[in-house]
Amino acid sequence: MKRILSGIQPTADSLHLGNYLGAVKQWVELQEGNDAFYCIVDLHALTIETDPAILRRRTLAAAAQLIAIGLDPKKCTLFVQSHLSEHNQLGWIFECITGFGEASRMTQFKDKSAKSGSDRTVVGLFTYPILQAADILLYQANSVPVGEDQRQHIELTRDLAQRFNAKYGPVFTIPDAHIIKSAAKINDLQDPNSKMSKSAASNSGVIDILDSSDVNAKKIKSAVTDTGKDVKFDEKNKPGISNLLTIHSALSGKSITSLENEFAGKGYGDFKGAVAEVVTSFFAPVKARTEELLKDEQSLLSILEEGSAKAREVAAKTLKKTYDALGLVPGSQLKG
Ligand code: AQP
Repeated sequence: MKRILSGIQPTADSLHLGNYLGAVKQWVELQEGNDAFYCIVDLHALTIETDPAILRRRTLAAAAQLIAIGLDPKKCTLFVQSHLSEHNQLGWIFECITGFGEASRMTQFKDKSAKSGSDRTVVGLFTYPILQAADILLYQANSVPVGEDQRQHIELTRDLAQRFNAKYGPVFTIPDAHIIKSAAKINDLQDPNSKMSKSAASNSGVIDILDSSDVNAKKIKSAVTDTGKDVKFDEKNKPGISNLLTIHSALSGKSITSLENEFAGKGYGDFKGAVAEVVTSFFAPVKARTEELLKDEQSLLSILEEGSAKAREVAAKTLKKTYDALGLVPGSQLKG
């Protein structure tokens, strides 16, 4: 069986449509017939300033949303990153084999630090792709389902694994990025040349899974489009319409060409109404189920506890192999 690993940050009250189509939709599919590990990466969320009560709430809400969307804790291992100290332990090892220049080339760091300025950018944001490499390599993952924005980080992960293996022996599986081209990048509805993002300056172009159907329908109907009237996929000249076509197609399963035919001769209004219908009818039951799951916090916590125990079985083995390969003298904790 192929080992799958992916993670999501609890940095917002709700996951958004880009998280779902770029990553989580694949997570649900890949839990069938694979050994899938999915992680709520709360330590990564600390790279932005967070209120403790809010982080706790968002971590549980992320777990509830993932289950509501279709993750089945009996079919996959769903766990919380901070429950396993192995992530930080392996992260340090990789920090010691990552070049400073190499880490400085990560475009996500450059973008995010440019937005907040160097005095307000924490070192954790700089080293986060290295901790992410540890998250993946601890589980000897073959495949990492992510959106296009994560491609460079997966490349770094592969480089670090290859470098370690070449120097100290074959400890790590080299993972592949699993990126579904058609929905790899969902864009902001108000700024269709930028990705839909939790940290967008304004929420008006972001479809949150836990928003009401009315709010989401309104956002879709106000999405920025061009002045023409043809529903045609053309990312360069019609980024707004192309983004909406991608969203409709990924949720309805209809091909882009069949949607272009279906809406030929109709205006943007009809098309946006149809996109709103597809999105809201998909997310309304997810919202209701999430709210239901959040009422029983104890059950959610025990699902996460069980997941963390399963994850630890794999993570502890990899860490021991790593320490042995490096010549670190084993203490009692790692003798097994
Ligand atoms: N717009 C997107 N289109 C496709 N995939 C996306 N992902 C995120 N945005 C899009 C994918 O979702 C997964 C989880 O993302 P994350 O929460 O761990 O981090 P992120 O990529 O940083 O997400 P955001 O919304 O953009 O958060 P902020 O604003 O905090 O940076 C990943 O697989 C990602 O590719």
